[in-house]
Amino acid sequence: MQPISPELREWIVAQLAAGHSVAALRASMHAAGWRDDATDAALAEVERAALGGAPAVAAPAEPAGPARTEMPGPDLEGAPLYIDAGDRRVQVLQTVQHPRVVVFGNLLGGEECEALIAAARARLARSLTVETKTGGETLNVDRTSEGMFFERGENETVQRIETRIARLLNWPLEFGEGLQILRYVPGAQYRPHYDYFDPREPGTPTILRRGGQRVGTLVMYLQEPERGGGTTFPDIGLEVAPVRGTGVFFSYDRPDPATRTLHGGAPVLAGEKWVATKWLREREFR
Ligand code: PD2
Ligand code: ZN
Repeated sequence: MQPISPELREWIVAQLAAGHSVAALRASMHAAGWRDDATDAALAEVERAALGGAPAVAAPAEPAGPARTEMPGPDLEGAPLYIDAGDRRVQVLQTVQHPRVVVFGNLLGGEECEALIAAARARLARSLTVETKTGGETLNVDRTSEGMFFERGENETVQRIETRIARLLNWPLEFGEGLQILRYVPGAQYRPHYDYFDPREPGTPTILRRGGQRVGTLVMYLQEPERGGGTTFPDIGLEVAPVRGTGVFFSYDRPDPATRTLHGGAPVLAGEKWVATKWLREREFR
């Protein structure tokens, strides 16, 4: 079992205090090479300490650094309505310039959505959202979405989708993390957050060793709920409907709120929502 260092403990506490979900933390730790059982043990230890009233310690601020020039994204030169993604003609449904947001239609087939859900279902681990009340000492633990990660290229469906994404977004397949699958039941949500790793957090340098920063996100809808569950971008007043087979891409050229990429998953009101998320790194993710 990997030991939990004081720095990691502080990082987890600070992330939770900032309102990040445990699902997001698990994803970050998984991305940094933590085994899921070790992650769960670390989170449980921090939760125990938090319930005992341990204070959250924020790390000193560090600059986000210059904006990147080379970024993932579809070629929208000439304002195409469709993009040839190799094995599929993907629709361009909606675009935003700043932040760069593109909503795609016909990104996944119904059978592909079903295949991902079927393969993921048995492997879902419960993920928690932890909320701190301002000034309060207790953590309110809400069970919300459940999630798992596929290895890159783990099965034929995953491989085919990853190849398509690499072509669509003009970003090497090897720069992508494994697909994350999340299931939301009624009441579940993903509170607004940034997908990049906060440079001010002590755990970030470790995470960045594996492929650098995240620079783009593609959220793909595998199953639509009956009501609720849109992907929201509070800074720009955008909400993307979670329609099966469609997806929303957005990119961030620096790990900074100035990118206006704050986003969240609105509460599911009825039915079940399933998504697959592909995060893109600066470099090869191993
Ligand atoms: O499921 C969503 O709509 C959602 C919202 C915000 C997913 C993510 N973030 C993510 O996977 O990062
Ligand atoms: Zn996100």
